[in-house]
Amino acid sequence: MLDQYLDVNPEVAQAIAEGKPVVALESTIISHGMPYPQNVETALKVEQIIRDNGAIPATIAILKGRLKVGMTHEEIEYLGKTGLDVIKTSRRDIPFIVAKQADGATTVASTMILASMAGIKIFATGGIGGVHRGAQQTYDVSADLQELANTDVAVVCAGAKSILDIGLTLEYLETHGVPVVGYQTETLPAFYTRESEFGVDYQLDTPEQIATAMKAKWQMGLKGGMVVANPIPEAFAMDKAEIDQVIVDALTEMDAKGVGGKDSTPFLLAKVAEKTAGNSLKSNIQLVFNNAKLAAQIAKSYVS
Ligand code: PSU
Ligand code: MN
Repeated sequence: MLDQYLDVNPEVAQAIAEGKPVVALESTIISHGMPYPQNVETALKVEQIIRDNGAIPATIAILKGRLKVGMTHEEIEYLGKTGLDVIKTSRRDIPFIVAKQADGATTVASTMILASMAGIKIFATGGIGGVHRGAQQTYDVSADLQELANTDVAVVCAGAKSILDIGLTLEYLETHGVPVVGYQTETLPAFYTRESEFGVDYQLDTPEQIATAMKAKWQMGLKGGMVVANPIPEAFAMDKAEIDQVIVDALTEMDAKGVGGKDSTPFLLAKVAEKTAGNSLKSNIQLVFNNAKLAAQIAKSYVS
């Protein structure tokens, strides 16, 4: 039934069938999260890092209406070059992109869905969506959080960006039973910085401990994902005061321009990159590399 829609790349399909470690990767970060050509360079390097750490990468997107789990380098190049013209595709969009035979870049939510269809349990990215600042009025809560509540995939990220309301994001995750694990840290990392003022639920210090918790959760039939928050490497962390100010300015500009809905996250990411003269992009790239490495290590432990 699923085959009617789903194309699992042969290398990925074989790895899954043989119980080898596989790491899923999203594509909205390529099309909407970074500019070309850094987006393509980063996506290809991330795949290489996953291979270097003993796992098989599966970058996920929708191409001409086919659900792709595992993309070719040419497909990644195409997606990165087409950039914002590819439709940002979250859970609600999937059937329409498929029906139109269109291209869709998958967010954290929809990447989790496609990964789960293919049987992949672990996924690496930069940052997850969350509860936006001002959500008390706008109701802007990313569908990523609801997916984490329902779909059995662990997501390795660098915590939550302070374009979000980190406290409310954690409250939402708690309500929906989503564990937030800090990798070698007791505070939730804030993407560009290694720390925030918020604690994680559990600090775990090895990939093995994380894999053991994932197995326990799913073997007991506790549905839903897990957030594995991995702090940005010290050398690439940004100054907190500087990045906080940039984010406040970006939010002010977003309000003035009336940007909202699914455009708000891409708008804020681009503004932050612009206002830091590309410094935030450098940090963003490095933290994704760091997450890819940890995800591969967890994936290896998970299948052993
Ligand atoms: N945060 C980032 N980089 C990203 C995204 C979020 O630091 O590229 C992307 C991810 O694909 C995430 C999506 O799933 O934005 C969330 O969008 P929204 O807030 O509209 O749900
Ligand atoms: Mn939103």
